[in-house]
Amino acid sequence: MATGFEIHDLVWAKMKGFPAWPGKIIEPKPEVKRPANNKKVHHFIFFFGSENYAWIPEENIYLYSDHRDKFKLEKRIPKGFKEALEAIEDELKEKPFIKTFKTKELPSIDEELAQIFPGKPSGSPQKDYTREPLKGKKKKRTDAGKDGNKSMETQNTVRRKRMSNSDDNPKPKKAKVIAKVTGSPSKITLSPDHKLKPKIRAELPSPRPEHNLPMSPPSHSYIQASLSPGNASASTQIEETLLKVKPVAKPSIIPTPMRIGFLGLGIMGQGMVMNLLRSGHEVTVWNRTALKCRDFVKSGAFKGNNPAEVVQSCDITFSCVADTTAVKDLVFGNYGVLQGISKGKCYVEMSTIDEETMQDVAEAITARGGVFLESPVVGSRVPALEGQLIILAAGERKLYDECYSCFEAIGKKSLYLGADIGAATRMKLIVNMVMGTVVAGLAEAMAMAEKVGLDQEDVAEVLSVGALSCPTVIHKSQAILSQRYDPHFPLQHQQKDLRLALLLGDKVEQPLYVASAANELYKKARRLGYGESDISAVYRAASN
Ligand code: NA7
Repeated sequence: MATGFEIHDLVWAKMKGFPAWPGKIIEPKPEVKRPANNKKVHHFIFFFGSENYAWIPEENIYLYSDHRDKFKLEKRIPKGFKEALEAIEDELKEKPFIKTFKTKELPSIDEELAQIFPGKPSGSPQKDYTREPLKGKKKKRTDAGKDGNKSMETQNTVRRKRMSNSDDNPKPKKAKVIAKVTGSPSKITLSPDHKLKPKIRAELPSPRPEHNLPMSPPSHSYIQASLSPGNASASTQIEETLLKVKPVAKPSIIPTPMRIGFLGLGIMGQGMVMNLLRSGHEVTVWNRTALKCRDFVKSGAFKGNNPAEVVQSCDITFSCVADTTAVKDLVFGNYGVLQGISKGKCYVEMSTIDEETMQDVAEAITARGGVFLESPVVGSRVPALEGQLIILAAGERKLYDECYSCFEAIGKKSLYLGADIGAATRMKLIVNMVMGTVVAGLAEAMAMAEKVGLDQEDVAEVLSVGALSCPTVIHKSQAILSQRYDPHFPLQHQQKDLRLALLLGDKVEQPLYVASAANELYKKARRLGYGESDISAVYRAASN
């Protein structure tokens, strides 16, 4: 069928339910199935920003140069959209000539959403912890355009270079690296004197032939699942105070020569990966939102295209993602962890989830010949960045020992709690139950103080000098005073942990009056829209 589009054309491409998104027509990837509906002409689109790709019907594709400003969003701008625009603009500048032809009108995202959700007001605010402007909080521009504009083709020509331990290419045992946060509010880069790895953008080679992945129809596919351009939320939020975060001095760590994989670059994963790189480990990263990998690749990490590929190419793969659903998707999904597991491959699950799912994952991994360790961590953003987490582990002891240098890099203490999978999760839930109840109590106290005519600053000061003085009480009272709820530990994760703790209490008929009440307060805070804010935003529910 005749079509006006060609490979390399810069376009707006629209997926249902998302705004038109900056993209480029590229050669199809053989691993992504063509759509079943052959009647329509489809093009294979690379989405800027999210660095994903998908088949899109031609009727939903518009030449970028013809519609340059037309689909720019003024409101309800999804995360990653600005980076995608910068990337396409940069690429446009490099084009020798600009092709044009006029195409028809696209429905706006508002029109489309109005069809999907009739009755929902189009201007409804998004859940976004930044929606309450905070005094002195600067909005920073990301520099996504600098690197994010590289085409998939370009990226793919840069091949993975393994660091060997040969004399030609010695791996430093220790590097002086200062954590530095630049660009978008939570962008982590290592300082320019970071010389652990060659500064290349590296893509993993295709899976080794002996591990060809089954191409079964996806229940959840890591190619399909990451298609939504709206997932391009690389604008993570490490605020300026973290510019000051310096790694805590540790005795020199001798990094394991094993190849380390890391799945999940959320708040916790980012800090952990940074410390693994800093201590000289060879790390391959993957994140559902691919853009979050970029700064780590710049700092020497390799990038996997999907979880299975990371597991296949690494000896030990760690994972730290949001919750039970995320873990199930990640492990059992198409191109998921399980498809990369073969005899001897090691997998360490660091997410905080229910113990039954942890056991299911362990069973599935070991059934394929893999080795499993559960290893949730205690700590939030700053301890993760400083390498001061507490690592709780249960499962295969040999794997725990093999993780020694990694645990040294990311934590201040690690505890092996035995072979019984679930023990580490239970410990983590109990610790976080205490955390959740303490912060909920503090929130109620601060709310009441105001109502009885006390100065909240005075309350915070009294708490900080008395027996209740501890980092949590001090930092969370400051957050409440300043109304800065930038997420160090997202409130929705705290509520998840309380929910999981309550389920655990059910199983053993342990009454949990205090934790139940705290859970209700966190639920209310989520309903008020503070799920992605810091746990301290529970104050909003208490004072409301
Ligand atoms: P964040 O900062 O909320 O990050 C969550 C991470 O999980 C992030 O990398 C997400 O990818 C990823 N995620 C979420 N859902 C999925 C699915 N369905 N598939 C794959 N990946 C997913 O959490 P934290 O880092 O603070 O916490 C992580 C865990 O440690 C959690 O269990 C806590 O309780 C403790 P995205 O970037 O959104 O694409």
